Amino acid sequence: MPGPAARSAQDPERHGHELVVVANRLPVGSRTLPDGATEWVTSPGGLVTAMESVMRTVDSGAWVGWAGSPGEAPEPFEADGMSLYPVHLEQEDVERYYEGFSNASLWPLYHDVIVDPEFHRTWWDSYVTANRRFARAAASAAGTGGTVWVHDYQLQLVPRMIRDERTDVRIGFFNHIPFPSVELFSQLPKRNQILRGLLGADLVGFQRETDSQNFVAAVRKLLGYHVDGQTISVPGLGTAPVREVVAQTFPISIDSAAVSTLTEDPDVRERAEQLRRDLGYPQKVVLGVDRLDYTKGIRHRLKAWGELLGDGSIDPHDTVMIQVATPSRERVEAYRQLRDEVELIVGRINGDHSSIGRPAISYQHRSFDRRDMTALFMAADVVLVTALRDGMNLVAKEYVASRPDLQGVLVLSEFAGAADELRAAVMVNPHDIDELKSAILRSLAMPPEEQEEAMRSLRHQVMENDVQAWAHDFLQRLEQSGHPLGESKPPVRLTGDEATAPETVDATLRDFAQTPRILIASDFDGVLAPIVADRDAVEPDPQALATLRELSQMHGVAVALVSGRALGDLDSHTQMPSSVVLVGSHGAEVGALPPWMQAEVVDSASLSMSPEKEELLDSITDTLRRIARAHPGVEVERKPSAAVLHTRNARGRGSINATESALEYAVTLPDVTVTPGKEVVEFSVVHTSKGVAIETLARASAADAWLYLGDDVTDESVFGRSGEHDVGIKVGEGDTAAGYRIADTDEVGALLSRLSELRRED
Ligand code: GDG
Repeated sequence: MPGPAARSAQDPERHGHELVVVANRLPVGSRTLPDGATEWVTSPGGLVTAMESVMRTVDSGAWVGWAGSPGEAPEPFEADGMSLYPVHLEQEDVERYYEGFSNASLWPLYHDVIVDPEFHRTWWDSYVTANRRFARAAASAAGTGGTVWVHDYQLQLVPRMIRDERTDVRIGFFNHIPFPSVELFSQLPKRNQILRGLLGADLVGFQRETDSQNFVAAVRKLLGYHVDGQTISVPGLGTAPVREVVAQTFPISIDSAAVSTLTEDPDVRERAEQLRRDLGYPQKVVLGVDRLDYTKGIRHRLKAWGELLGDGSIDPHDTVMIQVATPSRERVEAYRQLRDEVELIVGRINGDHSSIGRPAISYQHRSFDRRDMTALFMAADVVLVTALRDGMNLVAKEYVASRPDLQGVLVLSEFAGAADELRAAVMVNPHDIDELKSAILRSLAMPPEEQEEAMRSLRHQVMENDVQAWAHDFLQRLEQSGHPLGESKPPVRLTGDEATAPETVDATLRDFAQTPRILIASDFDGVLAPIVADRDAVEPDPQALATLRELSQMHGVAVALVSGRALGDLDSHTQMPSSVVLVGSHGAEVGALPPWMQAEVVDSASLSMSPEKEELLDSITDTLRRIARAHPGVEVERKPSAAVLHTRNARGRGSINATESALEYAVTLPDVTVTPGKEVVEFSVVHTSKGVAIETLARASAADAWLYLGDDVTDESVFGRSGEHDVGIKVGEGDTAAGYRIADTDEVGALLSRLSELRRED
């Protein structure tokens, strides 16, 4: 079994970190001092700003990331109470993984192709290799049962890579940038690998509702996985169980209180004052703060500004614009071009409108420290956020947090994630230059009372929903991901293969036997009958079947056999009397009920076939038959509401190849539940499970508790639903949500006999 035990026989308990953050960059970067020594300095950027404050709240936190310079990585070190694990990237990795696939393929594609994405296969190869390096570092840093939180588009393969090494950790992924519509996402070469990579996480978080919806739609359309609301069922390969992954929206925020408090600092106030003084006390200061990135709409903003100056709507003697354009990704061609264009426009505007010593636009192509940044926000009467597409945009929130005086106007693009929350901003479509111009003029003319009203509402949003709350919500949801609501991934209660102590099982059976009304149910293959190569030659244990018949005659006892087999098939192999209920096709077919059971409960729960579903099933069966013909020994079974590929008798790699072909085909079928089991893949056109069937039968028989015996992944849907008095018994090895385990089919007969004996005694 993979997981902690497989990692090191000597060290089954890992004393690693409780929370490991994985991001492309470490929260610090190295700087070489004039004397040759290096020092670590905090690096700017949205993610760093956000996570810094979160890390302070955990006991043992680690951060895995790149230190910022290519070549040999520094040894792990401590900073600000957390352990930093630098990942090494060679110059070629930086060019291909980071500047290439991350920033010249994914970034433009995810931002609605504002510039054309470029794709190169060597970039992809490097993206895979680099992601593996981050994943390895994270997998070895996390303590047993720890939490790993992976950030952003550069590391989308990491969740699955960690999952492959560590089954014991919870994995969350947060996408800081937008997730594009399925039409755009479909252009991405290797799109399915990206989706599978992300689905290694338990929880995938996005900034906006539309991002979550786009992701879920892509998974549904491109992988064909079953989706229920925001929960995605990810089929496991081979005998791996189905996993449930939740996609949810968590709008990121800032350390609002810290920013707001900084405005009270006399030194920061003085800097704000100084700024206005340096600008010659203009009547109005308009500010833009962005990484120099084409997504931020800097050109659109400058165009609008230039036109306002040109047509005389704004007098450069009264009103000054400051544009901070923090250097970014300067080795990527599109960014070099952008810088040239922006500087050309700024140069032209200044040439046309500046007076000597007083620029129309004060253009700052550099970074400012946090205090200067706050001073800028305090000095600004209007802040322009005109992104063409932006995951969230923290600048918008920082401006609001910097204005406890309730003055200032935020102009906000509807294409920034922040627009969903900051409704009281002056909203703009930055593509509409006329609209942008009038929004700027309106903001400049806004009376103080109106500013106050809007700012009060904005501050309410930003101060209440800070980055601490964001991280807390995300981690709390991640914590619950083992116990999602509804049709969910069952929790693992037993691992390995050790059978439960016989006396424990006996005591449990005794309690159960004393329960007034009980339902006893069992899977067929692998429980009542050993698994055999020829499905038709199956030989159930006669003693076990006889005991079940006997039990079904007892007062207050309902008995059911539940199987993936078709109902008719199950009937012919078991020859049960009418007092035993038969459930076939994983719950999709329920046989006749004894008269005392409430048939209407079952009727209302059953999912029926429609002519469209019949047609779909015909075409699935045809395709599976084609796959079977290509792999000798593989068979296809047609059930009333499902088609099943059986690979048990395939030769050589036939089983794996046929399964892979079937799962590849599955991606084209959005409304089909695909359930891989032990050398079978079932394509069901109705959505039910053994768990739903048992729950329904328990209600129909008014049972106070149920006992269920099962061996397969499909039985986990039953075990996962056990209530306090229910008894789930796993037959054989493997992780399970059942509370008890017996070694094999040989023990089933004895267990049922004991139960029958105890019930008779009662
Ligand atoms: C990505 C998403 C999402 C900028 N220049 C300086 C400086 N900054 C700070 C800002 C702000 C941060 O950098 C930029 O954050 P944004 O949100 O505006 O944008 P991205 O860098 O593109 O971030 C974005 C974010 O991730 C978080 O999820 O909101 O949508 O694209 O905090 O103030 N800080 C300092 N000096 C500068 O010169 N000190």
